[in-house]
Amino acid sequence: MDQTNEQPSGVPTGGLAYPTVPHRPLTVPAGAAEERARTFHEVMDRRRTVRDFSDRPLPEGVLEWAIRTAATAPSGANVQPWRFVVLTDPERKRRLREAAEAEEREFYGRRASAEWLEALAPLGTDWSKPFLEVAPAVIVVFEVHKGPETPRPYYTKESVGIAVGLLLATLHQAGLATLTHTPSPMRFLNEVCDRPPEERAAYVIPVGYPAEDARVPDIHRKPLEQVMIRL
Ligand code: IYR
Repeated sequence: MDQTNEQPSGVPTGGLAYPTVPHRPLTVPAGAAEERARTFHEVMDRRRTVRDFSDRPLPEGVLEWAIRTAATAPSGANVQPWRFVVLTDPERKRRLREAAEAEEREFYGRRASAEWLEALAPLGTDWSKPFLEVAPAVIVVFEVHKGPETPRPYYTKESVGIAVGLLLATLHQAGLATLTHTPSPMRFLNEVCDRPPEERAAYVIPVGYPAEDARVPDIHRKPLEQVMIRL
């Protein structure tokens, strides 16, 4: 990754330092911090990747707030290298499904190694992706690489990854289900979403209410002792 000190042109400072404003921290009494953190964990721990969606419409405004929240993510040199394309039009979603399933057929039938297929087998996934049409909205998240809007990208993948985390968290706490779907390769998404070549799709995220009879694999998160090391 490129990490020279040069200012990316296009950042509206002309190389000068930004003016500063007072920080407005959320003030949480120290005594309430653990409870706040625990409560948020309780909410987030119920997020599951869902593959069976209802076609029930989304409540007004939620997608917009979720994308605004995603776009609060920190980004390398504040370049904000993301684009969130929201597909709700049935014809557009049909095209998306058709193109994604064509790639997935190749993936499951030819491209994936035996080892990869073995790792996926317990999840029961296959080439068929009805959720791309059933879910009322699909958000395709693009990384914005070097081009007219972003003359110099910095930490693009990391920045977009953090933004997607915030997106999933916001949608989840609004009662909506998501699936981080990753058709591979994703180039076809530029055409489906009318985006220029410097934008590279990184995530396809159906959003909606889960189907009433939706089931999820009985899998568990690693215990804290396994993921946290205190030195
Ligand atoms: N893109 C394929 C395969 C797939 C890969 C991983 I890694 C997963 O965690 C799940 C699926 C698909 O969406 O089916």
